Amino acid sequence: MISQKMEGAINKQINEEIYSAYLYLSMAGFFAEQNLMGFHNWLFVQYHEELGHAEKFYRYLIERGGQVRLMAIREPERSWKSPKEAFEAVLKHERHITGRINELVEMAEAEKDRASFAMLQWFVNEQVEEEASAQDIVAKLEMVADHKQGLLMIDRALAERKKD
Ligand code: OFO
Repeated sequence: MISQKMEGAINKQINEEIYSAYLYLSMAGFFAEQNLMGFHNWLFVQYHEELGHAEKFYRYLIERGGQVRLMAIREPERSWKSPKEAFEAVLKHERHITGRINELVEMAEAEKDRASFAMLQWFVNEQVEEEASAQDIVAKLEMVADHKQGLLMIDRALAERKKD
């Protein structure tokens, strides 16, 4: 049986993951408005990934006999000054999520909750990837600066991303 403290923290993480999905869906809409459909595609795939993260925590909580308690999802931002600012926000958000995952790992260690510790390793690795891909897109956007041609090339590359 999972501890009440860990149960509460996982419920909070389910909320964080659904908020991540919501934020990226909002951002996908922002790019669609500008006809940058490659950026839209990348964020839409990411939105699904985040829902998958929420589901992973949800299923784990049930498996451990915990109680699922869903909380209100706050309203995400709707606009950003530029594609670069939007992806800087993605990177900032992913760093925040990494911090949350690390706190969960520390809690699992302190409670000697080996099952939660093992489950969280997947998220530790996933966050390395999540931060790296956001960082990569920010770096490319910095490279092209205000050149429309470069932006369209990135847009074409991001259109290739497929759902897992
Ligand atoms: Fe983006 O990794 Fe979950 O939140």
